[in-house]
Amino acid sequence: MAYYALNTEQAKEYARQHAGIFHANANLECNEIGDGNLNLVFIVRDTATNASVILKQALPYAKVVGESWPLTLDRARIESDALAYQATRCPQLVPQLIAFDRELSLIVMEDLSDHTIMRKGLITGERYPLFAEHISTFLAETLFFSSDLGMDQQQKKWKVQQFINVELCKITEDLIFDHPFRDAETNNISESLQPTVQTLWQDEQLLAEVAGLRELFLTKAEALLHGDLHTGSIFIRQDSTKVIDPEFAFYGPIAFDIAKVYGNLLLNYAGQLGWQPSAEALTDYRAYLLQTIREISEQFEAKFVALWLAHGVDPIAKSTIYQERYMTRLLQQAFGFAGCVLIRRVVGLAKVADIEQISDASKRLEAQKLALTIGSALIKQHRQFDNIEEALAAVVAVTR
Ligand code: SR1
Ligand code: MG
Repeated sequence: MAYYALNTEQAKEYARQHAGIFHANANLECNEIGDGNLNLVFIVRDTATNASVILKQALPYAKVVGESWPLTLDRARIESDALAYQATRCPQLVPQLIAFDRELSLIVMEDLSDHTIMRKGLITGERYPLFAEHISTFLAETLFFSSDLGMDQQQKKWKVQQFINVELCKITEDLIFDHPFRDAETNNISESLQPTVQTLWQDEQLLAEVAGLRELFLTKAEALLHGDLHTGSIFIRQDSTKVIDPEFAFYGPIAFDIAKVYGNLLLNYAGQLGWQPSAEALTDYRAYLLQTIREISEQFEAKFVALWLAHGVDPIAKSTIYQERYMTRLLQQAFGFAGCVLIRRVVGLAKVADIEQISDASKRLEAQKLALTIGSALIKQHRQFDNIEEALAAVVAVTR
């Protein structure tokens, strides 16, 4: 069957037949709710029982740009396979996968409308006391058990093959590790930010560090990553966290997933000067964001090492000295990658609402500059950080 994009009527009928929760005569309503960059997303609801599901369909191009940017439909298969893997490790932290239709590149999954997209919650100043505990579990479980430390090392090589994701990795290689660091066509830089960005592009030390981080991303098939773990890929409530959208999943460097979480909390940290009502409230909320990063780092390390000690498959890797070096390396790489994430969201094609939706132009500019300053400091200093306090101190040191 030829590929076709569903409309709301077709999505409704598809859900009636395949979701397994609707009566044949149910009165269903359907809306397209996708606000992401790439896909169609429908919510289908039974108006009598309120039962609902999500249908997510990959388009053969990137929705954010249009048909001029073709994109593989295989990303829907990768997303479905990644969701299935994540559910084996931490089912409470991902949406339930109901069905996958390869012909339509369509995933049917649990509706999480009783949660909020975390980016939106952070912008309005919400706090999530269980987030660090939940996300550190997600990271430790999914990364450890897909790595050479936690699974059969020959099977792992087949998994690397299963998750080859050439086109979506290329998006990351371009939009995070290349274009923001030179005068590329895809960049989107406001006039007033041009001089600051020009300075970044001439910073040889910065560019050398970015080249090293890019090399890691290109070459280090360490574990099965989510691949795009920003705060728009997280549905949240006070008592629940759900990680969605693993279509960028591939075997890459463990620190990259951790970095996307840190980088997006730090983008919010920069953007809060446009959202908080007073200097005191700003200081307080920023302290909360840094404390969240601290807790994620500490809890991730404790959980990952505990899994390693209990389930490690490689006797030679059980050396305590090696484990300490390994965890320090992850911390350093996570903050280096996080610096690239900060810069890409200010200079590059895809922005974040935390900064872009600040209505006061001078505050927006200030937030953009702060994100660039923090990003640059983290990239240049990351290989010197020995612990989380040194990394957080580097952020505070450049915060005005
Ligand atoms: C064209 S896609 C732009 C960005 O959206 C996704 O969430 C990824 O972060 C990607 O880089
Ligand atoms: Mg996404």
